[in-house]
Amino acid sequence: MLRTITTGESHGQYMAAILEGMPSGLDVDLDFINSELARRQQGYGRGGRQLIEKDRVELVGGVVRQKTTGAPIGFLLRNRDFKIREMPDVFHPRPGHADLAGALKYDQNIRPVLERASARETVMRVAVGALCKLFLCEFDIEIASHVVQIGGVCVPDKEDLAIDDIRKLTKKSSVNCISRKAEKEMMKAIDAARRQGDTCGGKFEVRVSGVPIGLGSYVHFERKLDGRLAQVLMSLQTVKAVEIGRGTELAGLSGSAAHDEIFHDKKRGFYHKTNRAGGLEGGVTNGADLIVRATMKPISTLGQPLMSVNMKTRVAEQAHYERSDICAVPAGSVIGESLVATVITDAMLEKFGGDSLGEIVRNYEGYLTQIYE
Ligand code: EPS
Repeated sequence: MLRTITTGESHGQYMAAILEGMPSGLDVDLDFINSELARRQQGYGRGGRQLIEKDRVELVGGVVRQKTTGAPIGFLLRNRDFKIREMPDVFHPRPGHADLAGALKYDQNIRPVLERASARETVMRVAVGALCKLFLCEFDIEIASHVVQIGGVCVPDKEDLAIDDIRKLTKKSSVNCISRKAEKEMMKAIDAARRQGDTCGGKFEVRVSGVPIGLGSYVHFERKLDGRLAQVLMSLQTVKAVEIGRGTELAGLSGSAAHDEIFHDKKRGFYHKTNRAGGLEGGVTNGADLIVRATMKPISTLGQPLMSVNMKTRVAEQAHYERSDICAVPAGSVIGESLVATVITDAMLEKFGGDSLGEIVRNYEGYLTQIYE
């Protein structure tokens, strides 16, 4: 239903995106979109680039008088750190980056590879995701995220964490964490990595409330919502694992401890008291909050680089180093919210689709009457 194309190099003049498939009649709050871009720039452990940029997008199509028109929506951002023409060619690939395979595959030096593989591209995905969040708000669907691990420091799992709790508890956190104690330890881990010319990864969790029963489908594999969420989260730079609900922990549980029993009352309709499934059963939402986690490996640009091979001379030498982040997990969690927002919006359009917001709201209300009466 929704299609997004992004373009732009990390140190190119512009970053841009086109979003196709958003219906007409949605109020576009540009300040909100830009505030989401600012959230993406934050987080302890970010590199010098975020001191240079003040990410803001302009809308270049598909929005008239602050309302979507149904036409493709264009987003444009100017990079302040625009210097790609002066940047040197690179020939010593970083282990863990797209450098080696990208240079061989596209038959070019590493510079254009690293410029496009860079996580700077996510700025456009957050702009698109912010618009999707505005769409979801019309249906009281809310999204929040928090960091549950950085390096060896973990926050204990809390199944019944509400969106408002996450927002309140992470509000003043430099690492988007709900625990002050863990936050301090996480910052120490980032400081230690920085001192050692190293980097650290971690894990973030995204939760979505207000999701109706029945988004996605079990009838065909491509329509399963868990698969669609996993694909988009895996596409985020550095992500190596995606979990839904209890995720990998389920491997060690018995069937009777792994699933969520079903209850019914007149006010709530069908519901579950536990949420080990993370709101998804059979690839379909079950009305509980969605819980998705993504694991980010440590960034592969290291102050103390690993050994590599010069692609021109074939002689062993240290990998390339260029300014980078020490830890991008707090930013990753903000990006994760946007990615999830895009998938849920797509699933909402698929189920309740229409050309205008008003038409979709009518379809949605008709469905709620069907399942709750
Ligand atoms: C990023 C901008 C980049 C990096 C980071 C993400 O800026 P620069 O390369 O100019 O320092 O900080 O990108 C990477 C981690 C990477 O591997 O390329 C951003 O805006 O998110």
